[in-house]
Amino acid sequence: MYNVVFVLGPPGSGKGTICAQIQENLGYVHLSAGDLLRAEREREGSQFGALIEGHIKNGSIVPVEITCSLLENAMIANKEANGFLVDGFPRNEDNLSGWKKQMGGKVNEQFVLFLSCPVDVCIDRCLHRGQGRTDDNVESLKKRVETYNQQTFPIIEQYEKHGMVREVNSQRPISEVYQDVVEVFSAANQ
Ligand code: UP5
Ligand code: MG
Repeated sequence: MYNVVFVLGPPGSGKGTICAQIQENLGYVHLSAGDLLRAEREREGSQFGALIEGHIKNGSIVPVEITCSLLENAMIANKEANGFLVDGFPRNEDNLSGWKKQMGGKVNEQFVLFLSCPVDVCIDRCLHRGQGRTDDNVESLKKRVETYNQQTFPIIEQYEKHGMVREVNSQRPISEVYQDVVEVFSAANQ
């Protein structure tokens, strides 16, 4: 059984930044669904490159079969991990049902770490990130935020109903956010 923590929050809320720190200090392996999709987009011979790029630019969500297989393969490749940080997934109902179908029974879902941050702050961060992402422009960001509000936030609310959400305000210096996140993990792993 793999231990899994889902890390969700708006685009630019700091999911990748915080996950990198947790991975370094707490022995979880960071799996960013977005990073896995970008790697698959670049992989020579991939039949999904154009489809993935279309969704990324549009801020829409790639069919779950693709994302979930990338996640499962990455887990299998890191069998010795204490657990996995699944960053940026599940983002909609299709993701959630596909995940349950493929991974149900294979994983122990510990909790959902929800990094909350006002959208205007998040957009500003993405616009200044400087990594050359094809979706870090005003037009794509508008769509990413819309998708987040319409499809991803309701998924967080569903987990909230099951008492699984741990919310941390990420509109603060990274060290402060991280400190609260460490407390969440300590409480969960007691
Ligand atoms: N930064 C971070 N924390 C800060 C802080 N506390 N104070 C000040 N600055 C802070 O951070 C963003 C920027 O902010 C960085 O410059 C950082 O230094 C700074 P980052 O940690 O990268 O934020 P993150 O939440 O990871 O932002 P990201 O843009 O990666 O989130 P998205 O959810 O938008 O992107 P993701 O890569 O997950 O997905 C991209 C696309 O892939 C989606 O839109 C979708 O089309 C597709 N996708 C799927 O289809 N399915 C999936 O399951 C996943 C993705
Ligand atoms: Mg990210």
